[in-house]
Amino acid sequence: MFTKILIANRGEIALRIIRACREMGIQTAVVYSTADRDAAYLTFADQAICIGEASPAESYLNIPRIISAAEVADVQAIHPGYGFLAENAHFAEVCRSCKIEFIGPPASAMAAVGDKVECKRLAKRAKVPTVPGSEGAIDDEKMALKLAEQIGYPIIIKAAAGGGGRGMRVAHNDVSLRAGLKSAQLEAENAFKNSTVYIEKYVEQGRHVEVQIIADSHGNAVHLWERDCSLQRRHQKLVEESPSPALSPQVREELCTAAVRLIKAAGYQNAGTVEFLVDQNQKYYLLEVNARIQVEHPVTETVTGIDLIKEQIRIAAGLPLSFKQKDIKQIGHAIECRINAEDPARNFAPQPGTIQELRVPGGPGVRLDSHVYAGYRIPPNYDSMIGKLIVHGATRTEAIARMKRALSEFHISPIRTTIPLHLQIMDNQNFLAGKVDTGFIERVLLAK
Ligand code: MV4
Repeated sequence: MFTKILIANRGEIALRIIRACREMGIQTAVVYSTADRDAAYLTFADQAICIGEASPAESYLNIPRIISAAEVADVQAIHPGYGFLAENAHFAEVCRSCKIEFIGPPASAMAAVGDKVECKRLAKRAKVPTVPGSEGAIDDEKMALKLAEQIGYPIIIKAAAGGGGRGMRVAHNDVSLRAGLKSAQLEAENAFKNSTVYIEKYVEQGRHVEVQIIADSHGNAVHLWERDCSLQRRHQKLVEESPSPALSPQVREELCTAAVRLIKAAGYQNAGTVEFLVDQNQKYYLLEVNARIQVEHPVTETVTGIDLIKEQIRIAAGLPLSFKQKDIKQIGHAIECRINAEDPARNFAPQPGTIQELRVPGGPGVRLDSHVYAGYRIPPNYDSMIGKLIVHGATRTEAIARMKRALSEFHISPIRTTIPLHLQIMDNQNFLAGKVDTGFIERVLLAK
């Protein structure tokens, strides 16, 4: 096993990884930018190394500086967390060429699933359902129009290098398809230096259901059931839960085993997520694969009792999975609410500044993953998420009641947060009935 790991991230996920390492008897070095220099979680690590200015390009995205920090700290592995360099295949390759283990998938598997066109090809080979659409990249307008005639509108245009909703356009007719194609290509070129796009039938009012998978270097690959992440705003998830209230036991089993087939076909290792779109008839289609640990991983940890970060570290060290598929049970119901320093009453305006008062929820079935405290200054330079509140209940009904109770105990001042919105969601009749889709927040809750 490793004796020391570098954490190439910040905030709650850096703290989450420090905690896992401490319990495993592994020393930690954490990198930080000048904007994070006063953060208390840095003192929980064995070593903290300043790597540059607040701008991500100068610090958390700066490969040479992170590798230098790893050399100075004399670590055997780097955990990238999520965001920043987590899905950068080049970074994974650089780490390994420097004889530092990257705690994540092989660079080749990451690149294969990272290209959506390539990933869809893999899915077809593995008999994983995909949305009807172009077989690969769209070459020109003529090809797009011809396909649209066959598939029928609405059509969605997606960037091959995209993800998380960037570079997407929905078209309802030939005119908007032509315009959407051009603007999607331009946006993809600017954002990813790759203008390749493809098209699919647009699935209306679908749910976002994703499967947690994990694979070791000995050929073992398993799923840890699903999370329903349909409650989103502008592709930012707000609430995640497991199990999904929308799946029958049979569809759940099918969807989860399909995810395992796909990652086996990709030669994937370590933790990952296979995203699906589920329509109103419980038909499911592959969306994309996220080659990293995700923000919402505690939802899965809560229902399965498995520590995903520890398992990621063991796999990177070459150990086999410590469980078999049949041992992984989905027990009770878990819900996570993302607590963002944003004002829902002012179009989610970011709320940087100092937290003066903080009282956090606790008690049975409550977990809070957060790096903040009274006196903490939220820097304006990064994502606005300041914590994740996760609850576990025997049933979905109990989990919702517990979440309401925990949210009502949560007091943060004077910073405004998404807590009031979460309280509203927990009281919403559609949410209570489990009847939501990816457009629900914007169409129903925020429409006024
Ligand atoms: C779709 C879709 C409908 N039909 N593809 C958004 C992010 C990326 N993972 C793919 N996304 C979508 N792909 C087809 N063929 C609707 C979405 C989508 C969405 C998906 C998941 C979560 C939130 C979403 C919000 C808007 C659109």
